[in-house]
Amino acid sequence: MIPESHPRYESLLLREKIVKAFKKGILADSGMIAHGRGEAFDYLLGEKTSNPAKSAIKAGAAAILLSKNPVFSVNGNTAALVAEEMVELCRISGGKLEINLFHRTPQRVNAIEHVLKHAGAEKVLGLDDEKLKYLEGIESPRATASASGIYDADVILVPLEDGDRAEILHKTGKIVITIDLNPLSRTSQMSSISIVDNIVRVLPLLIQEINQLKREKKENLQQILDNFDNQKNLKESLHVFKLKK
Ligand code: PTJ
Repeated sequence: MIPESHPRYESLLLREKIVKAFKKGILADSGMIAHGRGEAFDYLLGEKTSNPAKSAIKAGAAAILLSKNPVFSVNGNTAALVAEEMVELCRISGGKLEINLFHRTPQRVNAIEHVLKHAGAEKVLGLDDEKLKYLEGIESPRATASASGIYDADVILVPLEDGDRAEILHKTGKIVITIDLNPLSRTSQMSSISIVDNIVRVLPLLIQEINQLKREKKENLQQILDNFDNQKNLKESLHVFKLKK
């Protein structure tokens, strides 16, 4: 039981969620290490959504609204931290949820499917009983792609990746949106829109932004997207990190 008065209360709650998810077989063991790395970056970020992250969220929302087939990729950490929000994101955007794992086992796929269904998902792609395709150029199990999901997507959200896939997806002409607290990661550098912020803060803001932009004309959404420069935004994100006392 974490006392609410603890100065690191919010952060410890997330840690507790992560540990529970590991014990339930949802999270890969290295998912805990990935979370710790994220915590360190978040600490330096002041645990707040920066202005560059807000701009990236807006561009991401515009891309999702303009998309014909938006797909949201779910791994262990995403399922552990924001399952309900991922389901809500699908509901408001007409997008699809697809399980895609680096450390893929049938047990973990089942455990994550269960979490998503419990959170309200009607359909989950990327399961083992589906005849999955494989993306060329990716050696890891992350190459799996559902024919109507990641394989066909024009816009794909890939939170907390380890970089092997974002580059390939981007090269195939898809708009790749990532959420990664590390602006220097290969994923952040290779994606079309990199949101440098904690996934637990991003999802509610992305949902809010989509709801706000829903009634905008296509030309206005396209303008938001065209005006977004990912490399410039990543540089601005780097400036936000507090490296002095
Ligand atoms: O569930 P699986 O099998 O697909 O495995 C997923 C992990 C996360 C283990 C795998 O993708 C991995 O090893 O990722 P990396 O290389 O550790 O990269 C994860 C990135 O996410 C790092 O740059 C972290 O800083 C970042 N990160 C960690 N927690 C968060 C985060 N970014 C946003 N929000 C977080 N809460």
